[in-house]
Amino acid sequence: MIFVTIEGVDGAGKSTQARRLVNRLEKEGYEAVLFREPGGTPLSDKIRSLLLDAPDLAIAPLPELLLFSAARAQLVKDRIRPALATGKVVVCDRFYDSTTAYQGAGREIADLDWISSLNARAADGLRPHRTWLLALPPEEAARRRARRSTPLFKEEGSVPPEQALRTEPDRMEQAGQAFYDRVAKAFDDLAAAEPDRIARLDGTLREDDLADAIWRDARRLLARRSAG
Ligand code: T5A
Repeated sequence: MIFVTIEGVDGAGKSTQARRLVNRLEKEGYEAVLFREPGGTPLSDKIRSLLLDAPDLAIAPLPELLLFSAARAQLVKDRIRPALATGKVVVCDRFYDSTTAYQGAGREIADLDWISSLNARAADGLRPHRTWLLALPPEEAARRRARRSTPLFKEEGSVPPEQALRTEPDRMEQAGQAFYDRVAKAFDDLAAAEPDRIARLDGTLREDDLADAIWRDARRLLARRSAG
């Protein structure tokens, strides 16, 4: 069926919109499944814990990138490919654009061609049919991160309760404002480079308005797929 992703900096509203899109798809009679990256398989969840929940664990930029990619490769193989093969709509909260933005630009692993090849390999050649980038001014993103207490994410039982209730900044969130500025710019650059795939949306819009915009676009995409 179709594979769509939602991207943006931490706190941009991705989980909120991913959940709303899946609810809407189900209401309209589609079978939809939601994943978040990193996570979604036992291995990917363990990698998520290593990457995010151990602020004192030293992980250099290259192994960080490889770990995110390993988590993704397992998720694509075990969950995303099989879901697509049975006709489901797959919604993913983050995918490989996050690796390009966070590790490529944020961590300054500047070899974008190599990252692009690795992304394609880890994703088993799968390219999202549509990616919605929720763009947010840095100060608003920081405000939302600070306000967040309980992530709203719910996904097929693979989120351990201790993660669902996490309130402290994770390892990535300790990286500082300059890091987030590079990440936000990289997302904008990706959207400019791939306008056929990545739709940049104003993340400061009201939740309902964003959900409507995403749904209108998703509905068009679904109609096009079923027509041809
Ligand atoms: N990462 C991930 C990499 O470095 N490389 C990679 O390859 C990958 C895949 C994942 C971390 O890993 C990094 C990126 C991340 O640092 P995570 O815990 O999954 O960490 O965190 P995030 O994906 O960043 O999710 P967050 O929960 O932080 O942010 P969301 O999902 O963007 O935002 P959401 O929906 O939880 O909303 C945040 C707050 O804003 C409010 C919500 O109610 C909530 O309080 N909100 C709005 N407020 C006003 N207007 C709106 N439109 C709103 N929408 C939501």
